[in-house]
Amino acid sequence: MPLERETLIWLYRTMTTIRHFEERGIPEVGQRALSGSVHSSAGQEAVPTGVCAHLSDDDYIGSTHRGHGHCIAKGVDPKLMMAELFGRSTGSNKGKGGSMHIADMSKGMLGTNGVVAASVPLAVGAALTSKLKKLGRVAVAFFGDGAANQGVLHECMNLASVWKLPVVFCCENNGYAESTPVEYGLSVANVSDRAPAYNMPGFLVDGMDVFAVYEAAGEVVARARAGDGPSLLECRTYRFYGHTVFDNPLTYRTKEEEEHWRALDPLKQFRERVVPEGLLTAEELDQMDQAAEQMMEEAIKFADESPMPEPAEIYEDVYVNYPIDQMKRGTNMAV
Ligand SMILES: Cc1ncc(C[n+]2csc(CCOP(=O)(O)OP(=O)(O)O)c2C)c(N)n1
Ligand SMILES: [Mg+2]
Repeated sequence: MPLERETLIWLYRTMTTIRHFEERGIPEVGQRALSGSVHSSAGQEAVPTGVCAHLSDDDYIGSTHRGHGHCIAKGVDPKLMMAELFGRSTGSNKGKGGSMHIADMSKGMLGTNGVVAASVPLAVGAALTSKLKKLGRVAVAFFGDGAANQGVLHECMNLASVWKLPVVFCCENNGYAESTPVEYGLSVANVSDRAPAYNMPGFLVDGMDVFAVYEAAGEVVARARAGDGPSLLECRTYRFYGHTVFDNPLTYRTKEEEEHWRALDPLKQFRERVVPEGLLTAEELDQMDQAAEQMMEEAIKFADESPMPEPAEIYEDVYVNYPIDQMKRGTNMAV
């Protein structure tokens, strides 16, 4: 079925916002010499976009270390994300989390996560909450091809299937875990081949084509929402840049391979399809690109002008409600 004009606009606006956040924002973080790694998801925009198009603020997602795209697609404000990356108190998490700890519960964004596969059980837990409380919400667990080989993922897939939880396991297979090619560590040809072992449907889609992701995600999200249980959706994609900002030069992959995937750029493919078909005009797409560019300039300015957190804020938002005076004096915290 042809997509509504509003949906097409949302898909492109989301993808170009992610692309601009990664390409404009990440170098700025480096220039400010903030410590910690930052991972660009440029090239992978079609996956979070095509999936989150089917989710509302009430639904949940669990993300990864490469999670800016997930946040943006789930509705987190890029301005607050930029301030978070800059370590400012106006950031989505008061500047105390950084790139790998962006969470926004008002958007059902359970958090980017520096521990590979660790947000999968969070998403499964959220799906369990939804089922027990009859909330009708769906959870999506995003994870990479490297994470696909972590034990916790298998426990989660098993339990989610046994309990028929409303969760989608979405593998972003970008071909590498750091510098390790996927074929080196995967016992099967495709991550989605493992789905039958957990008695759930598995789908393998072109993760550079937002229409393909959108269609498959529509099916698995609807299945979860209807109470029919989990699915495994594998999206084949590629990161245009290194594993982190420090991963350069990329000695483990060839220029030819990079060019092959660059030609499949999801934004370019979208444009090449919708303009000739008369669904959107080139000018409309250009305007969305410019708006995203402008948004990033404003986000960088906002972040730059925001204060760093006060040292005393380190005692806020912690789990243990221990008397702050005693903590400040360095009192023994044995409980
Ligand atoms: C439990 C754990 N093991 C190892 C690491 C180090 N590490 C960070 S990212 C990464 C590779 C993850 O690859 P993949 O899941 O394919 O995600 P991608 O980086 O390709 O998006 C590794 C091994 C970690 N952060 N956590
Ligand atoms: Mg990977």
